[in-house]
Amino acid sequence: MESLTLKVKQRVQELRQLLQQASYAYYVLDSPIIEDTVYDRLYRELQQLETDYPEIVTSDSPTQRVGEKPATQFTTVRHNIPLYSLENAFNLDELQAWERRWRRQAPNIDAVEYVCELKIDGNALALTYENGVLVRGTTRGDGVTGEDITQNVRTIRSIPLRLNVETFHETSLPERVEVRGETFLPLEVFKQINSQRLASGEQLFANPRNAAAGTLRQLDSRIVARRQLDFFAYTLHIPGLDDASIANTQWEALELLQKMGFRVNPNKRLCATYAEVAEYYQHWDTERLNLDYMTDGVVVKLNSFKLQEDLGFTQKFPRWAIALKYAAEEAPTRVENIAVNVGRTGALTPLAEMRPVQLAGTTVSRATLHNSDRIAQLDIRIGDTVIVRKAGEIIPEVLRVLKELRPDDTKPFVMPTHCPVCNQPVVREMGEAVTRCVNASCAAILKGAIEHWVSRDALDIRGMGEKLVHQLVEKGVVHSVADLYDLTEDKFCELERMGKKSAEKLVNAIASSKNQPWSRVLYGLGIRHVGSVNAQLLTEKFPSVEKLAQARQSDIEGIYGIGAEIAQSVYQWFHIAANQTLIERLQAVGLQFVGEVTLTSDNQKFVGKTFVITGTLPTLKRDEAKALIQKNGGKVTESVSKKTDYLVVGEDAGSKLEKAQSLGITQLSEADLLKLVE
Ligand code: 1X8
Repeated sequence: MESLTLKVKQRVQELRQLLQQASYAYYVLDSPIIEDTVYDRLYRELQQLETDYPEIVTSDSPTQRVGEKPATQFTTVRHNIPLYSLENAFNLDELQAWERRWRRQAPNIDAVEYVCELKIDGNALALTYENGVLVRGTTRGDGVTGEDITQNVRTIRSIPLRLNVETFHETSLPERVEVRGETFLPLEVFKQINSQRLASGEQLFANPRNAAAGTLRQLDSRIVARRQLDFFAYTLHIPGLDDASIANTQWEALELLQKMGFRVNPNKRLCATYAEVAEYYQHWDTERLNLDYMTDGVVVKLNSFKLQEDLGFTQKFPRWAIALKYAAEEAPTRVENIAVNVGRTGALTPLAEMRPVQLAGTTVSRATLHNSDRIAQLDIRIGDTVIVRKAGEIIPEVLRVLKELRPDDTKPFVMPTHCPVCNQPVVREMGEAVTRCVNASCAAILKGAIEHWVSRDALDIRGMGEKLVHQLVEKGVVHSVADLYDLTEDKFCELERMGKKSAEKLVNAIASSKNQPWSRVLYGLGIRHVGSVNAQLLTEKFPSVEKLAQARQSDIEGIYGIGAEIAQSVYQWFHIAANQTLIERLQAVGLQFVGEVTLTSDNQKFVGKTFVITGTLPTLKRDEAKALIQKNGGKVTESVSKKTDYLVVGEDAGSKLEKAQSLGITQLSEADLLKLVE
């Protein structure tokens, strides 16, 4: 071992300080100050010095975040100050009741300030710092005792291992500081973890909170280090905090926490009136769906620490704070039946039919179960009580079965061997999770194919609703999309609830669909993996149906943006005799299969560019703006990151705008966007 010189000591300190500042800028402020490669070089230099002089390693060195060999188990520790839970309110009436209650207890208080913060749906952590250094991180546990998970907590990049000591210039650094906050998994990371688990046949995490909890309890902190947990701080406990005038209010405490090096949720608001609190709650009810982490409500706190102290705690809760929750998005219910739906591709999808429950403001009575593997994995049976979830606009899904509530007479689900619609045998290919009906004239497939053909982005035949399509198929009037073009007013008039006027309109709508451009027709054919964007890419390269039908698979695959799977699917489709016949018939009735190529090389302006849209745009709907960007070769994602090139900003933009500003991302108004694609 070499001897430790002063120079080495100084360099090590310098490196630690630099790395700490860089990672604060990156993880907390979201505004990097050095390049990744520079960071790596400095990091490795420090690592080397610490290898050469092991006695210099300290627990707060930036190199100590990587995780250690597995712990055998966690030790239980008693919290210095208990972690209370919050009283819940579920609407503004209940918030008002809380207001009346605390005012009765503090009758001389007139105007107050409230601090509103988002309630993060994660896992509470208590962090202890001694002389500025992180010495312990514990889970909430039951509020009185928790588990010591310090090794895992160290891997969370937005938790400082050492506090920014400069914060305490005027006073002196308190010997002991306790910080509470919520650790969580960003939604993007959660989705990645679950799709990996799905691919490798592991049990899925029910939600980001469970995934984060599972991660925190990992005995091997090297795994935790890879999971990218994040942390928002919201409570600061320093003995004598207000005596020393370090902070007199929650708002000041939040500012101090940020200066000390913590990530504090930026969507906080200091409210002077009850009405402002109500507005904050309503605003975030919808805006929270645009965040990249889960929130289940807002936390309202009285700002003054003096008032907080006067009001104190009940047996369970602080009297000076309340959690104002949003409508539940998960609820238990009973599975009454498992039906099987046959889609446009012939895929048999099991559907849980459940006793209706209210979820996130809507009634849910059906949820997809995906396929038989998923059913086996969940071990769901008819009669089981299950937890269902509906998140935003996402289709409701069954998260898990409450096995402890399983009655004796449940029935396991068996995938049918014959199509429930046409009664022909179904197939499940080797290595595929999906069971399919392969009868090309199955009514379910036919209905799906026609609904797709007439849909907005395809041939756009207005007035052809689901019910009408069903009648046409059930009555045997239509056996393929080509038959639509033989329909007459008289034929329509024979159907239920069909007037002469509507029949005339329909015949006209069908006739004018013959002029739709080739890209829409191709999309309408419903070839697997050919969505509207791929259809445009394909028709740009192959401007007529003949050219595409004669293309070799390698020619198709040569198109930028078209992969092998897509190319194979297209190639195979055009080599099936029935499909060739369909094309011939469609040509015979007058479809064009050419024209209006919308993608040319000079309106591929956005190739390689990534966009995020936030807020309400003045004229375009979000879907329309998205389509416009995609049509020009751009990509639209949900959350802002370093990879985002442009943020399209509308009215009432929320946290995405803040984040984009901190990352220096170019902002566009709707007008700017339209000008660019003009
Ligand atoms: C729990 C939570 C609090 C806050 C945010 N998310 C939570 N899950 C906050 O105050 N910003 S406070 C809290 C508690 O006191 N139990």
